Amino acid sequence: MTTTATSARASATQLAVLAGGVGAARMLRGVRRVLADEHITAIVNTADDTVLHGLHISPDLDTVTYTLAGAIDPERGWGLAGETWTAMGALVRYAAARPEGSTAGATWFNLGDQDLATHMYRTARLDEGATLTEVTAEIAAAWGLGMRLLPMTDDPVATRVTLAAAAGANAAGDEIGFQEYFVKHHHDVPAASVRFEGVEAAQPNGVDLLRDARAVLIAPSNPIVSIGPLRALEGVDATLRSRRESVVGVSPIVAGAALKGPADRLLSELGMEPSVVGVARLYAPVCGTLVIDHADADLTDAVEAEGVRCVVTATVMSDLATAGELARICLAAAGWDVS
Ligand code: FO1
Repeated sequence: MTTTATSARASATQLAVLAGGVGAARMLRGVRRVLADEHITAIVNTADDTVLHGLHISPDLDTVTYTLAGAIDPERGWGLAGETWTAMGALVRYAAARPEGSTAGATWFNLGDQDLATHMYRTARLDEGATLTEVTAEIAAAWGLGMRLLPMTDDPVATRVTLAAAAGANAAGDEIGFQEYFVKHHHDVPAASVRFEGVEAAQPNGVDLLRDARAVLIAPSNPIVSIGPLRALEGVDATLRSRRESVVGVSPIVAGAALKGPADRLLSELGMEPSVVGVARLYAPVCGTLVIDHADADLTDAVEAEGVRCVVTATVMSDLATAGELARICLAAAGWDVS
């Protein structure tokens, strides 16, 4: 038997989930209720990654890891529950002494004391020459996860946002990093465009799995800045297109609004419709089915007019049982009956 045949056979029991942060993490908790961890691989966006204080921070990977470990702060949806902020507090002392033009000691991005340990470990291992895939597996193991978490690439890819209006020290037309847009400006400044720096040269992870897995789910993550970078990696969209009947997306937009983050505003600022129909239009090339919430049931025909099957169910994962049922419905829509 060839290696490819072996990997295709192993992958036939595999589910691949394209994942951003909070929405994907909640969905993965549901998926885990219907499939064993060893059958699940989450391929996670890393274009939100940033370097601050010399530390490599991977917000989406950490949100998924902490959520699956049951350690996430449930109110914020990022960082650890019961966190302390001593190091951040101590940094404030240096703000007045910081010379003009220096970004040292930034306090606009909140790093809890325990969370810092994750970034310190990741950075030290990357400095030793480990890949982000290897370090992610080590961090996942340290948190006791059985599920495989795969960064979308081991190469640097960075979401860059061009502002349509002035905000703080930035002028309209300035291009800034994603975390500056999201956290420093609280994602309430209009965006003129978004690009993924480095994506053309980056080597994607998990394309074989996307080809051979029994089903692929697109988690309810931001279609532009979370799923967008994954789809922009070489070969990902083409692979999904080639098997779109067993690719199922979940809309992160419910009743015209994002449950968390700026997905609705970004869609309209970038000329797309901030609704399940807009999501269907974006995902139709790669998805056979789009799952939408009951709140949008009246848009079923409009979704199907975009060329995707539409499944209506509860998609707001306020508890584990709802997340599990959503996962079961998504798998069934992909032809994988787990009931
Ligand atoms: N989000 C915030 O809104 N404010 C923060 O200060 C912040 C810090 C932070 C630290 C570590 C981490 O892993 C995530 C953090 N996030 C913070 C969340 C994160 O930046 C965004 O939710 C994602 O990048 C969007 O998916």
